[in-house]
Amino acid sequence: MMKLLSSPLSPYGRKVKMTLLIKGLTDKVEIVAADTNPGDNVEINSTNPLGKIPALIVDGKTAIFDSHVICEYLDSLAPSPVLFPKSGPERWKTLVLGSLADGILDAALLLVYEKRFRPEDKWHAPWQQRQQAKIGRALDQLEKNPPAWGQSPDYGHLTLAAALGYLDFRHEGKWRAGHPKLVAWLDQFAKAAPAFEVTRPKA
Ligand SMILES: N[C@@H](CCC(=O)N[C@@H](CS)C(=O)NCC(=O)O)C(=O)O
Repeated sequence: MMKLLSSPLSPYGRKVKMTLLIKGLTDKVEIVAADTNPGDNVEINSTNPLGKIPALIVDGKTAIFDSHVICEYLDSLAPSPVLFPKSGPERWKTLVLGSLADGILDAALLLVYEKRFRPEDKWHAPWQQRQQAKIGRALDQLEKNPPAWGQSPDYGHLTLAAALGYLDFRHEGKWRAGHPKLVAWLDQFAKAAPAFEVTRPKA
């Protein structure tokens, strides 16, 4: 049995949980709730020296991280649906969409961490605006041409869904104003991938 260290609220963990559901692998993985907030969680830090979740322990000792690598590993364990095209332009398209969506997540998480880990008098507005601008530019680019899928969504699409879900969860869904095509896109994704609703974080 593999072991996934994650948190019910982690958007990166949500990517992995969606992958498990979509690939029909849930019975192969035990999900263990892990809290990164204290910073000295021995189980997390000895699994991933970066102290980050999600981390997947595959054989009692070998750790796989980060969320991209875990999802690609899981994709290799079951034949369909294919979440990572094996080669060619389709592969790079999927990976770049995944990177863009991960970048939205990284900026959104840094905004949360600014307030969680720094005292209020150390919050730095220009730095916060810089992160917000990354999110804004990425969303505006995606709004122009929301990424279509063929038979079913792939890793890029599920990562974007996790990012938009996180903006809903932690940033009051402000992204929705001004991005009607992306809002419709997320609704379509939720229909195509029931795993999205199943993994929705509950505060
Ligand atoms: N690039 C990583 C990011 C993972 C990440 O930042 N996870 C957060 C929780 S949502 C975390 O572990 N934060 C603790 C820390 O940065 O110290 C991934 O895709 O897995």
